[in-house]
Amino acid sequence: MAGIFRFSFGPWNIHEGADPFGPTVRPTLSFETKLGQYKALGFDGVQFHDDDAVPNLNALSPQQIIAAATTLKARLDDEGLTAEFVAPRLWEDPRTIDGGYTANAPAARAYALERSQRSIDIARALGTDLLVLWLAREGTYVREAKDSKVAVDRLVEALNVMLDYDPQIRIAIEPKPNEPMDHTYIPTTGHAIALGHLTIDPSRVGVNIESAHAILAGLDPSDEMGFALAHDKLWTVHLNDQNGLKFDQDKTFGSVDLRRAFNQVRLLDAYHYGSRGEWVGLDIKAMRSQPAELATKHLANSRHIFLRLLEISRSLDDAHIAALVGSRDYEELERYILDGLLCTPRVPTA
Ligand code: GLO
Ligand code: MG
Repeated sequence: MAGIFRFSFGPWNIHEGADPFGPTVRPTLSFETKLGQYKALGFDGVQFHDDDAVPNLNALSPQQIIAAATTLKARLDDEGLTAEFVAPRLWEDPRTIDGGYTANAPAARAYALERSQRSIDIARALGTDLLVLWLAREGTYVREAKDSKVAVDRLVEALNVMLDYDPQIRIAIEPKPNEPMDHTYIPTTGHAIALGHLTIDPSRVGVNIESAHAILAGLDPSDEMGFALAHDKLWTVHLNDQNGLKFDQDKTFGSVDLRRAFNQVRLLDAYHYGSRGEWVGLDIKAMRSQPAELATKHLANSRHIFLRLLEISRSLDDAHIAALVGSRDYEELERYILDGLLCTPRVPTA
């Protein structure tokens, strides 16, 4: 048995190219246009922020939100697409400037909880039981401005509200150590899993591991994935790449460190990732320099690299690897892996 790989991404991965130092460089594509591109790029799953699914949801009643999401579900069905997860986008509202669940202001915390419940309604209407929590502003710029013990208590309370609101919902926490905040309270996979154990139903709290986020924490993404797999908590992934300790780059999978990417693919395959419906999610930005008409290549190329690495991994001689491990000839093992990564036929791009 091996991994079964289906791919997903979120509409924010097709974007206009703005960065903190310059404006947009590509035209905005409508959600409808983006939806039409998924299949051609090789993707069957759509990841949603709550407001990707239901724009302007703060102005709508819960019933209106559910009706809009139900209409979208029919549209996804027409397109042959599946909603993988919904993530409450808590970090753009003026009320959550200082965080949502961990904000010092009670009104901000109340808004965050209310919005999370609406996200769960949307997930239900879209036919998914998975909520992703990227805890974007659940941290601080100034350590003395928040109490880190209270912050964790508040995160647990928030998770409990969500778990209690819908007895079916599963929550995958997406840890990240920094950006937009200086210090983030749940920086790694270990923190996220431990947080889940403090809730009323740890069996419904898992993780979404993003390669770049692990690298930003100084950790190896495949080891983070192994840790989550050992806890049976790897419910989705955000594959990408990252060139060291810089801003969160969300580069094409494998583009910085092919061997690091290879080890993520190999581990997912070894532990039958996908056999229980888990998706291979990509969270990748096109380079700002990419012309508009070529600004979806990062997605197709990342999937391509994943599949090429899978092919390489499956072509390796496992008995030979076991023998090298047995004789502790790790130098030879190193060469064998490097040769595997080097000596493969080149595939022209489409
Ligand atoms: C940013 C995160 C972000 C989330 C997405 C889903 O660093 O990776 O892209 O994955 O908003 O919540
Ligand atoms: Mg992500």
